[in-house]
Amino acid sequence: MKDSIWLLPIAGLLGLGGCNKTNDPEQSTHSKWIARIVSYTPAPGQFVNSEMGTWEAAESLVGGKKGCLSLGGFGGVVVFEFDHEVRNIEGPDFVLFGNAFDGSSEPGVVEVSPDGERWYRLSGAADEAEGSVADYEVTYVRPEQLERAEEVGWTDNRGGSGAIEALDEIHPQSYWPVSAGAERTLTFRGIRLPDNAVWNGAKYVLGDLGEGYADNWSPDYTAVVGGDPDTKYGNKFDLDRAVDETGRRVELRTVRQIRVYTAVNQQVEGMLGEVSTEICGALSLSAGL
Ligand SMILES: [Ca+2]
Ligand SMILES: [Ca+2]
Repeated sequence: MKDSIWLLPIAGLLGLGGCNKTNDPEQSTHSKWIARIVSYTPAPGQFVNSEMGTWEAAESLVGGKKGCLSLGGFGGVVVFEFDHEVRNIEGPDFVLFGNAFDGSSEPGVVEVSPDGERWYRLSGAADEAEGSVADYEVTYVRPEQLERAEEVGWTDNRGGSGAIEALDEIHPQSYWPVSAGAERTLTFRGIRLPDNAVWNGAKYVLGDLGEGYADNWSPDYTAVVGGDPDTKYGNKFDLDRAVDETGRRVELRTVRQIRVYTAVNQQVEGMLGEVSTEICGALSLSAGL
């Protein structure tokens, strides 16, 4: 199949937003912050159903850097959009904020869509590193009760199994997402990135996986882009990194929606628990264009 090419005029014809704005930055009424949460589907995790793991927490990402949302263990995902299409400008096109710091990265894979239906991954530095698994799938099994914390077992499509462990002293609520209701199992798919938590002799260090991931202390994390100081302390993303499911480059001129999922499946010993990506806002670099 040929690489897809999405052109601006086509997006306009499809009514994908930005149709009635002018080209004058002074006239722009667009916000650089997230405008709407499309969906939030967390995987089980210690913060799920707590202050960082509810629909209200997801909605706190709208309009600025005001809150944080935990996606739970591997595969947990959020989808959001701005009030305009994000354009592929020179260099980075949008910024995702997490709560990473040096030694505390919880990498999430980022995907983008021109229409909310076709999705393309933004490739990252570790996508093909040793320990990465393409076409990875995890199925979590609902615990017996949902009144309090209890470990959530999982199996994967590589013959592996494990559990999101219950840290009931610090996170006593159920880790099974309320949004999953009475579902017996929950399945998530994506790229599994290499385990990033390493014992250094004194403590676990959650190392970064290089550029191209959310909630990840990458080399570009402290850079300021577009002259906007709000972009500091966030991961920068370039639509030029879009690839299809076969890994082939796709040319994207604009995107309508962005989604992020936890891409590490690692239970860290002790109180750190499972590696779970946090999203604490996002910023479009083409709001004023
Ligand atoms: Ca770009
Ligand atoms: Ca984090």
